[in-house]
Amino acid sequence: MRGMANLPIPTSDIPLLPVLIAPHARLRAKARAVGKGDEDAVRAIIPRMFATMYTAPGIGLAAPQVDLGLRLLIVDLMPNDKPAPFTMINPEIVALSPELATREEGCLSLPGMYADVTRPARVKVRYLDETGARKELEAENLLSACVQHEIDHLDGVLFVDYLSILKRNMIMRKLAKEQKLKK
Ligand code: GNR
Ligand code: NI
Repeated sequence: MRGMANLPIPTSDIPLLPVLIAPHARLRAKARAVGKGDEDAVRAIIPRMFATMYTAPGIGLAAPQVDLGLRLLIVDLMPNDKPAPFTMINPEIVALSPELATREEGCLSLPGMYADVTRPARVKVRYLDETGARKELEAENLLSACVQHEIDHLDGVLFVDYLSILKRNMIMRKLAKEQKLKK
């Protein structure tokens, strides 16, 4: 929501980005690594991605969802309503736990759709932060699911890909029908 307290940025001054809704072909494309020539584009889009995510509201957003095919994602779980923003550039999963965990996921690109998704319980990720510094994050619980969900977006993978074909088709058909009604 706009005007929400305790946000790290003033979302009302920043133009929001339209979020691609499934089924959209560009949500299925593999994003390319952020490189030397991308610095200006990345610097410009990060505050807009945060404003879009906080306004939605959501706890994560990947660049392909705002139609930018770069390996860039943001996350903020706002634990205790306090901002805890992460920007991850060229994230790489370096370890996944053998233990699995199941939780309900949603996605800003699949509005109104929720399903239980099973993934590795813990993840270790290497990435560059917004200043270009090398970072490593070990996550569990919701942060782990969220980071895995966002990295999936960089590879054109959506949470429905982990469901039975029946459930996936049900959700994707519903979304296709809603998109048709909107046009
Ligand atoms: O807002 C979101 N909630 C969420 C809940 C469980 C697991 C992952 C997520 S990410 C999602 C926002 C989104 O679509 N990010 O790509
Ligand atoms: Ni998503």
